[in-house]
Amino acid sequence: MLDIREWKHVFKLDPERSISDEALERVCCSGTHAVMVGGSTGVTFENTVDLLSRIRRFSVPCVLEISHAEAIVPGFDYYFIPMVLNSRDPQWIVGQHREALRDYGALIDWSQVVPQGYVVLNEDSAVGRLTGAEAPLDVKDMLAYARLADKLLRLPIVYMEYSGRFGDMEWVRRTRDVLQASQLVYGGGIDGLEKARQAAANADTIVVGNTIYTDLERALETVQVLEDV
Ligand code: 1GP
Repeated sequence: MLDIREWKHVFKLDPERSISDEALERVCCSGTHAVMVGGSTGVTFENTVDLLSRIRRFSVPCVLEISHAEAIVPGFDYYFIPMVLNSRDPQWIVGQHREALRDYGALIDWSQVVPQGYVVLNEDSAVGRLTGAEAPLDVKDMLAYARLADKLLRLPIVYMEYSGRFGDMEWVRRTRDVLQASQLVYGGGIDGLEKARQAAANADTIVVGNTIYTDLERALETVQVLEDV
């Protein structure tokens, strides 16, 4: 398996949304570096187990991005833990994490756990509304979050989350330029190869989500960024 730091392209599947066996096979066998399972609403233990067992028919690495402690399912390769740095509510930064660690802290295999410094840039997205995120006011604000994650908290990942909207590539480029150790993950509004190329030129890793459900062919063509070296 490629090291996470070498992942350039990831598909994100939402356990709440349905996907046919054929579409799932095409996603998992597309050549993407990993499949991430996650969503902001409607994620349950049952629908997460169900999706994991279907993905496990294929050899692609599979990550759970945890949004609710009750939907933590064993059997994934990695567990990505978002800390929403620009949430107004500390519950989304450390609160739920503390709750989960009270119950499960002694049982965790930390070699599988990857914390992510999330910065939500689309306040109107499901994740923006759920977490009460306050989008960065300007690029300086974004760069401050980036340094906070990279230098103060030493988080391995900074995730620029535009969910549902294509972001400002100048902001993404400038963010990557200030990061020294953290990997920059970009997600939001990648609806085909052209936007995938733009995002891949400015971030370390790109995440394609919604387009899988709205236009599978266009989603699959985004994997071609891996051929552009
Ligand atoms: C969502 O960042 C991902 O968490 C991907 O965003 O659904 O807009 O592709 P889209």
